[in-house]
Amino acid sequence: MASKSGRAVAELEVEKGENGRELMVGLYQMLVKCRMCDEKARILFRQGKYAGNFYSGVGQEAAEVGAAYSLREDDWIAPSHRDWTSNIIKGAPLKLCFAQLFGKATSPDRGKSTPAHMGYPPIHTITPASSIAGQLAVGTGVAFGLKRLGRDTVVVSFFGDGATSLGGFHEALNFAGVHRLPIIYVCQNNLWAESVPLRLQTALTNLSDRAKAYGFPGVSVDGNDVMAVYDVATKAIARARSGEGPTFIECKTYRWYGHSEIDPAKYRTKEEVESWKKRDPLVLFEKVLRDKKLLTDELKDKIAKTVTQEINEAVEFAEQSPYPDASELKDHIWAQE
Ligand SMILES: Cc1ncc(C[n+]2csc(CCOP(=O)(O)OP(=O)(O)O)c2C)c(N)n1
Repeated sequence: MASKSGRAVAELEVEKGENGRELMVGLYQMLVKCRMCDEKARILFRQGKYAGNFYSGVGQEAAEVGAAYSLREDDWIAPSHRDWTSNIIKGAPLKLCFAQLFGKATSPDRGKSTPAHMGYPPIHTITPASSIAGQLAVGTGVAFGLKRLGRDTVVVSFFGDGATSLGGFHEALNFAGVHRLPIIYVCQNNLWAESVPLRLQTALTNLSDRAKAYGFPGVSVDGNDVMAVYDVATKAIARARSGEGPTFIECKTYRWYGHSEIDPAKYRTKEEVESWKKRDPLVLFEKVLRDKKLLTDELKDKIAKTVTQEINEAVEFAEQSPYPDASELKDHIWAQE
C-alpha cells in the first residue's frame, strides 16, 4: 500500500474496505492531482508567469502514477523532463513544485535549474539530466549505490521512447543487468521523440523486447490503464527489492500536447490526437470506479475542490516568493566538503 506522507489529497476521508477500494480511490485522487497540476503549469507558462519551458505529461498520468504510487518513502525516482509531477506522486509539497517552475529562492534548487527539471532529495527524487538518456545513468548509479549499501530500497527510472535510441540507455541497462540492480526502467512510449515518430527510431513493435538483450524481464502494458500499470509495477518493485534485479516496463501511452509548450505539434494528425484523447486515462479509470460504486459525483467534486485549493495556495506562495539573490549564483553547485 502506498505511503501517505505529504499527500494532502490522499488524506481525504476514504472509506476503507476490501478489494483494494482505498487503493483505487487513492490512485484516482493522484491521477486527478497530477492532471490538474500539469494543466495549471501549462496555463501559467502561457500567461508568461515563468520563463524557460514546460513539458506537459497530460495523457500519460496513468503510466506515471501506476508505476510510482506504491513506492516507499525511502525509494527513489529518477525522472525525465516530462515527469515534473512524479515529485507530486512521491509526496513533494505543491508549494515547492510551483516555486520550482517560477525559479524562486524557495524552490528545492533555489532557482538554479529549468522549470520542470525538479529533484528534491528529502523525498528522494533526482533532478533530471537535460541530456536525454543521461538520467538513466544517474538512476542506475543510485541503484548501484543502494545495492552496495545493502539497502532494500529501489529506483524507478522514467524516460521516453526516444531515450531508448541513445547509447546511454543501452549502457545503463547493460550495467544494471550485470549487477542485478534494484531498478525499474519505465519507458513512457508516447510514439514521438519530439517530432520523430517511433517507426523512424526502431524496427521493434514492443520496446520491452530490448530487455532480453540485458538479461532481465521486459513487459509491455497499456499505459493508459492505471491498474494494469500498477499491477506490473508492484511486481517489478517487489522483484527489485528482493534482490532479483531490474525489470523493463514499456507503457504504451500518448502526450496530448506538443513536445513542449512552444511546440504546436504540426507533425501529428488531428485524428491521431483525437483517438488517444478518447482513451483518456482519467475517464477510463473513472468508469471503472463508478461501475464498482467507488466514485460518486459528490466525491469527485470534493477531490477537485481540495486539489484546486491546494494549487491556488501553492501558486500564491510561488508568486510571492523572492527570486534568489545574484550573490548565490555559485552556491550549491559543487559539494563543499
Ligand atoms: C542527447 C539529447 N539529444 C536531444 C535533446 C533534445 N531533446 C529534448 S527532449 C527530446 C525528445 C525526447 O523524446 P523521448 O525520449 O521520447 O521523451 P518524450 O519527450 O517523448 O517524453 C529531445 C530530442 C536532448 N535534450 N538530449
